[in-house]
Amino acid sequence: MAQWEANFDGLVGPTHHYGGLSYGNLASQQHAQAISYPKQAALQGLHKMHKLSELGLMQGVIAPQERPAIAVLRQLGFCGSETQVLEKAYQADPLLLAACSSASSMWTANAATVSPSADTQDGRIHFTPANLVSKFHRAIEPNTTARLLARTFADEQHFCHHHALPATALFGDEGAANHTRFCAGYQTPGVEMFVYGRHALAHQNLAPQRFPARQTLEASQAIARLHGLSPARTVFAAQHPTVIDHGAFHNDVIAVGNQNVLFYHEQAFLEPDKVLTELQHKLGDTPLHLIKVTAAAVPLNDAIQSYLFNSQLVTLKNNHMALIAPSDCATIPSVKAYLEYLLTLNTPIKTVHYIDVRQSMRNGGGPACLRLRVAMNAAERAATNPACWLNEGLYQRLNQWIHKHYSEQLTLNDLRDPALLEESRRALDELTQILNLGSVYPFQGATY
Ligand code: SUG
Repeated sequence: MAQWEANFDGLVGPTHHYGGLSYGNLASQQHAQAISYPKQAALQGLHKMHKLSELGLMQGVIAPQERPAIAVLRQLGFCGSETQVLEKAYQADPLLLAACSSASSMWTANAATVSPSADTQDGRIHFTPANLVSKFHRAIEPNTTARLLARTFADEQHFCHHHALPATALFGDEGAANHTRFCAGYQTPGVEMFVYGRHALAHQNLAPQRFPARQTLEASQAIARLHGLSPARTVFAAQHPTVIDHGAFHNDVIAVGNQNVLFYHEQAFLEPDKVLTELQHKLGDTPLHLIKVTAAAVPLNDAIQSYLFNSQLVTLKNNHMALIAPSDCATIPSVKAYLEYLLTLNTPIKTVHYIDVRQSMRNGGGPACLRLRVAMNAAERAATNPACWLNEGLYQRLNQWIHKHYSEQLTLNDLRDPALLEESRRALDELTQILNLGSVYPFQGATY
């Protein structure tokens, strides 16, 4: 049966800005309150999707969320007309309005954890939206995310949707950003690796000292249970606390895997030997291809600044693998030199494509953050909402849609402008028709 791995990218929303909202995410902190360019950001994201589909990969689109989130602001006690709600929130604290206006749902690697049908007990693809409790601006995403996923993958015969985990620190869940699947082919049973930053219930807690660990072991274990994964094909691995303290707030900032390849920094895992031995053991006859990058070749700070490991690692039609790397990788000398060297090694990675997603990068979101991977067979592909697949027609349509509705630039001060809210809603209303999603937003009558 034909098999693929599709990428579903989040369209960057019209309120894209730099709120400085993510403590522990260095780029977000560094660019706090810089001027943002929403139109450019959305076009950069769309061009990445187009590039991937030109490379022959299946590419899907996930709509942004309604922002500013008036329903959330009302829940926080801001009342009156919508104009008054925006103004009162801004006066109370501009950062609160920024948090309720974040376009952070663009980073769909954090939207959910997805287990392909080959791995699950009931033979369906399982989805659990991430609760994202560690950051308020992200914790308001899961309800709409769940609706968007349910409209994209609606057929219950093929797709199973779970509720997000309880929204509390013990079950802090950041979705697929800490989840990697290894396999021989996409449709053969794989080994799913869950990387966690904190074992919340453990007394001996080796947690980072400086920055928060967002993903807990307890959350990862709950997802493995919900998805009906076999313990014999599941691995739980602790992220090294040092890398979190250096700014790798998710595992996908320091490691990336695809099929039987793991491309990783030597400091990524707390107990690398144990993890990699277990991975190989559980993969059985499929040899794991490890591409370890040493700190001598690429210092941790360069790895995190360049987002080298937030490249997408994809298999092309000719079965060669390619890295879809952020353009910053070509400007940081150690990383540039490493990538040149990598291509001289006899690994499955044969090409590197540099992609400019700088507007997203300035908030700590590289190419891999912007996509949710869904490995699927032909029947599952056919059961997916057809309007969500990127083809030339949809690409042109979304290009026009962005040009029509998006501002050239934005500052925090602009977020209180009711005209921005109205234009964003007009844009989303049109988008729900383009993507055939029905009513998914609070302003369309969906419950928050
Ligand atoms: O959750 N940045 C996001 C970036 C998410 C990256 N995702 C992955 N690595 N998979 C975050 O920290 C910044 C928003 C702001 O500061 O305005 C932000 O939310």
